Amino acid sequence: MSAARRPILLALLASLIASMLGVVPASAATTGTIVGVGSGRCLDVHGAARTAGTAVEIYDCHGGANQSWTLSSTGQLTVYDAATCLDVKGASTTPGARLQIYPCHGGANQRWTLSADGSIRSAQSGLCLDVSGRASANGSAVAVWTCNGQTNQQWTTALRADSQPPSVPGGPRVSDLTCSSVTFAWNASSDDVGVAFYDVYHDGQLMRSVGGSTLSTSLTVVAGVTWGLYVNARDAAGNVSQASSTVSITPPECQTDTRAPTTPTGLAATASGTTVTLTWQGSTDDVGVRAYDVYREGSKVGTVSGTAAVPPVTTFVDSGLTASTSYSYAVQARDAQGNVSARSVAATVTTGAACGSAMCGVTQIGTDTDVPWGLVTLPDGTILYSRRDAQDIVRLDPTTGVKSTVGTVPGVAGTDGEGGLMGLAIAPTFGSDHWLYVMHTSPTDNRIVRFKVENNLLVTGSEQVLLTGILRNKFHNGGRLRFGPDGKLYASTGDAQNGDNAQNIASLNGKVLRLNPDGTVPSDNPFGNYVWSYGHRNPQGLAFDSQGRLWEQEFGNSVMDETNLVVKGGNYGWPACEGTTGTCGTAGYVAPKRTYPTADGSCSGIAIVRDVLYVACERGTRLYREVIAGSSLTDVQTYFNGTYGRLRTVEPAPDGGLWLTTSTTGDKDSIANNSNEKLLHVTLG
Ligand SMILES: [Ca+2]
Ligand SMILES: [Ca+2]
Ligand SMILES: [Ca+2]
Ligand SMILES: [Ca+2]
Repeated sequence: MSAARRPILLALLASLIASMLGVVPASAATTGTIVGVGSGRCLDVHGAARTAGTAVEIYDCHGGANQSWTLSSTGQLTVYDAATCLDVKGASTTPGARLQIYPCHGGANQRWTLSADGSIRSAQSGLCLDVSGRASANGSAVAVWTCNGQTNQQWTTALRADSQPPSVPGGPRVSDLTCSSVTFAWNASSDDVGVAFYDVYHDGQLMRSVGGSTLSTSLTVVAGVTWGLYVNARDAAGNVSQASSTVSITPPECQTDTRAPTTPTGLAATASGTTVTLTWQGSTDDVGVRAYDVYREGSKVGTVSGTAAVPPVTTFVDSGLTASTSYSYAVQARDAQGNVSARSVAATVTTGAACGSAMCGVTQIGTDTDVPWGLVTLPDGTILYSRRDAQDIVRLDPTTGVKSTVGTVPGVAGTDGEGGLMGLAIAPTFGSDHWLYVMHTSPTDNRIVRFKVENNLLVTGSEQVLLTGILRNKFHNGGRLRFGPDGKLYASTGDAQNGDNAQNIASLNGKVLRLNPDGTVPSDNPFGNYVWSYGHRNPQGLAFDSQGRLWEQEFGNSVMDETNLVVKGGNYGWPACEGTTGTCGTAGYVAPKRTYPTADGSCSGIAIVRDVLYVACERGTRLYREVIAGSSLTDVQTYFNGTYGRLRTVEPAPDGGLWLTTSTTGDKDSIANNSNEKLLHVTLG
């Protein structure tokens, strides 16, 4: 070996070893071709022209400058120079809108997300870059179209090599808090390629996305309403960081109100069986009545709330009372700043001899200092429930109220939000197999595991990890498990605060998943992986009706929540579509069966008993009863509005009634035992 060649070989060897060890940073290429999987041809500017408005098409790859694209840190795809952008013509959000080149202006119709499933999505519409008509010839037009996973929407490019999320944004802080606005700021995150966006949330609701060089933003807030603000960083490839810590704000009132509302008058109570309906005359206030609190025998049993724009209604239904019993009610009005009226003159009523209505009685079977989340009934009639932040499982005998600890689930981590120990399920074979299925957050992901429960104790050494790699984040972790009549295990997963996950069939997030009990993929799943349905934001409730159909409950962002009837392979529209808003009319999105304003909903658990759906709501602090008729939900009734506070979980009880749990406090943190919750039994009529 000559002396001259030796250093070169050593350098090559060192380089090879370094790359094998991963020492060389795997930074993504930022310039390259974009090749259609279906056509094998390159994304190309027609005729190599540079005029604004020139069409973009596919053409044989030839290495020309009109096929060399650069992904910027803000998600722009530029060609020729940094000032010429791939652009949706007319900023259209209609499927079929054509692509062109146009001077870069920072608009959302010039920003793109390159997902791991091969799609390239418009940041404006969520529609996918698509070779029109699945054509493959030279000069075939390129447009945006509803994402469908076909090969004319899959693109091979080195530009999407970035798979590493940015670091957590630090130092979240607020300034200039007024009754209607606040300035929220944070420290920059780092990323291997570059931070493209910061997504600002309150309590799981996306408020605003700003560019990667922006480190503060002014937000519109609501006087007197407490929000937890935080921020996630996102790179151009769609990788989302874990969330910053939370900054809590309670904006002051815009004008001071010290005058109480007038006392409600004309309170009348009528009984039908064990249900009492109250009506009264509304109060007046110098600023506005915001709520009425309802008292039974001197204890508050419910609240009807309004908003600044809509006064509260002046009726309340109190159900599940004792038969042939006299009750005394009073009502009190409140304004937005806590000034309360005197209580009304009492109204007294005697209930009928028998129930005769849907809700016949509520008894408290237990209390807990943590948030009960998953709940299953064992063959012996006792209950197991998970405590989300305490990370353990409790057995409760509902007839005696006696509780015992079944065990702490190993490997659970909180998210300073809604992650932790979540869903539980058992198969009908539990009596012989003793498997308890558990969904929980770990330090790195959300996962589904199972343990043996022997002699009412969790056998931690029996743990089998069934599915890992479901992305976690502060909110949007999904978390329900439910066995179907087909013997398969269904799980609801959140989008991990990244809506792109929901439309990515290769991602486990924003989905209803379907597993064999041993964790393998059922052979009849629609996409050859765990995905059963997609396009979900933060689905939690899962329940099967008597026809074996799967119903699902899902948290929307800030406008509407949804109840869906889940079909195999269905696309439920998120993030382009929330409830019936956005581009929900786009062909291919399955519409919800019912929507709820988030203030009246934000519902988590669902249960079906005798083909009636029961929906337990957090923010709405109520239980909905909805009759399944065909594939519709009819005769919707509201129960317990404000009576027990935020409701998390509803499950069928063995006597034909329901188990119902609250989630009133400490449910947006990961701090154990800072809650004050009830476990209830509801007798149905
Ligand atoms: Ca990255
Ligand atoms: Ca007032
Ligand atoms: Ca939907
Ligand atoms: Ca807590």
